[in-house]
Amino acid sequence: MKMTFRWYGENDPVTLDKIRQIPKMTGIVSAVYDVKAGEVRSEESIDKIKKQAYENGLEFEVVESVPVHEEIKLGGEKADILIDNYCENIKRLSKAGVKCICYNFMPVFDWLRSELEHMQPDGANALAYDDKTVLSLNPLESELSLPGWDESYTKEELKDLLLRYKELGSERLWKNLEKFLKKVIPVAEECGVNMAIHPDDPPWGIFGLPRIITCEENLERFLNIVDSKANGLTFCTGSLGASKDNDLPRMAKKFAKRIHFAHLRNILITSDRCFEEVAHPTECGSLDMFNIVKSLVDNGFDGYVRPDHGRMIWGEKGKYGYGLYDRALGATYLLGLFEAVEKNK
Ligand code: DNO
Repeated sequence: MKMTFRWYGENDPVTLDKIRQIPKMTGIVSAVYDVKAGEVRSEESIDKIKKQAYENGLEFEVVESVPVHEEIKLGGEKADILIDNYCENIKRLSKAGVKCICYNFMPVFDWLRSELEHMQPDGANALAYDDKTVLSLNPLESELSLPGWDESYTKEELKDLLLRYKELGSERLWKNLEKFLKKVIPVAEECGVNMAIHPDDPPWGIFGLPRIITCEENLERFLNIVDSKANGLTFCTGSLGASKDNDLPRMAKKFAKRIHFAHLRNILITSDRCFEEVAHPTECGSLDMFNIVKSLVDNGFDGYVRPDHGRMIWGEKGKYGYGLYDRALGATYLLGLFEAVEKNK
């Protein structure tokens, strides 16, 4: 297991010299941020991240993300060219030493929350999700903005995309995912890169858009499309865990060898389809972090781990979910869990 930390590049208020001081931190999880989805990243821009990381005693082996262009997910006319570009990105990243690429297949929006600064009893603030609020939002009018969202669309483009996805439905989204995997996974295999799909967050449809990477059955279906180690998962506990139907220790056990990247964070489910993000330890939320880690370790998980969204504490201001302090506390807590589980094996 290697503990890593997400870094949003030079504009990230959390700097590399701070990240390197978190005990046992091996590397950063980052990406080239100034290119659009679908474009090929220049070798210089990839090498620059690697250099910055190495100068700070950190590795750069995990990319999050190489976003999948909407036309690939929609099976549009340009899908073939865009998939070729995607393969080229894999080749270039592997040349720079990247071993794992995290991506998702969520239509239009990445992760979604309805509240960005939910006050908690101890004065921390955190991200929260309430389905009723989300159902009342019009995505064309909403002011919400989260790291990870592509905000380059005009209102008209967004309207058009939402309509096309509604017509597409989930079975055709699966078909388009299959086409993508059948071209991309052989390239990843050849390059020694593990692809790790991120589950849909939250794991149910929003704004009438289909979402398919949501539960045990669908993860299994996904893995069987191309039965190769290179076709793997990002096991994001906060995403999958928002649905009470997902038994995370059981899923960790079943999929451990195909999990290349684990986002380990806790959430507190307050009612059906309603949750808030909390500190990482088991006692702070609804997820059994100890048993999740134990299941991973006992069943042969040997991938990258990162703490995930943190609360804003100690007066910190920054990217929602991606401040320094609470994620650093999360990292050390997770390292403690891993050490305990591994020594007791
Ligand atoms: C949220 C992140 C996601 C993730 C992408 C991967 O905090 O985990 O935005 O990076 O879904 O493509």
